[in-house]
Amino acid sequence: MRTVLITGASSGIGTACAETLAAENYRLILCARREERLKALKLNILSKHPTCEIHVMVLDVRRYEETLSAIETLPEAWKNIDVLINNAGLSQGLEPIQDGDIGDWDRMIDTNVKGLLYVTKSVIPLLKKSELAHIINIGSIAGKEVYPNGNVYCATKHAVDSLNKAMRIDLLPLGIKVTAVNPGMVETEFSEVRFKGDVDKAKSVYAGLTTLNGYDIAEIISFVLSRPAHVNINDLLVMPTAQANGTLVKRNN
Ligand code: NDP
Ligand code: 8X3
Repeated sequence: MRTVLITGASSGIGTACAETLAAENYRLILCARREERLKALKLNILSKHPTCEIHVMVLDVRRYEETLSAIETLPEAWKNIDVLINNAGLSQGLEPIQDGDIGDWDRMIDTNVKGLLYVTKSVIPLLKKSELAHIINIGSIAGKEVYPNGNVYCATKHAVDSLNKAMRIDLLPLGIKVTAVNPGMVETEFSEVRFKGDVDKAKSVYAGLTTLNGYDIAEIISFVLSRPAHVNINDLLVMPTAQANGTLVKRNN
């Protein structure tokens, strides 16, 4: 039975990964800042998969010491991590760079880049002991292209793209697989967070579109993890059919 640590499990893609992998007998370490969400997710999964083993870990990935300590002090039974899904991330604001908010920039860089690094560095000593070790980095179409006003968010996802490649090189001697899954538009709480709770503005992003949902991404991750030991999928770009690239979409209305 493989153990997976999922960051950003309290919402969207992370929640879908937890539910999908629970159905496939993974043991789950669910991480995020919102403890109540994680506890509710645990209960929900247990109602469907009563034997699933789940450990909830409240974590702000921006805090290195706390992240390291939370992972180092995991109960012994949870120290055999096979898979890390670096999913926690966010966008804040959508303004031209000259109007950008420094606080927004800091939150994105601290979470999407530094947080991903902090979690990865903390988990690698545990992954090193697994014969099936695998890191999945959730990048984005925003890590492959830059779109108007996406500036700093796109930069953070380009950094994830680079780090994904760098990890594959550096971790080669340790036999740890590294995969980037780069989605296009997935309807989650992502846009609500980007627009700081403006639900109408968030909904307008997806109006008239059949977007991806979290389960579309989770199923792909499940497939990536199901490949034999000698096969690694390095990098995947996954778009809704109605989205051609970072900016071009086909709406129904
Ligand atoms: P959601 O907003 O639904 O989920 C984001 C998750 O990240 C939440 O569980 C949140 O948990 C967690 N998170 C944010 N900040 C922190 C932090 N400091 N410490 C720990 N956890 C944190 O968005 P998505 O599910 O869409 O996003 C997941 C990933 O997918 C992100 O990396 C995003 O950039 C990426 N992505 C999303 C796309 C989309 O269109 N939705 C497309 C391409 C990539 P909590 O607030 O409880 O801490
Ligand atoms: C999140 C999706 O469309 O903002 O990475 O690039 S988008």
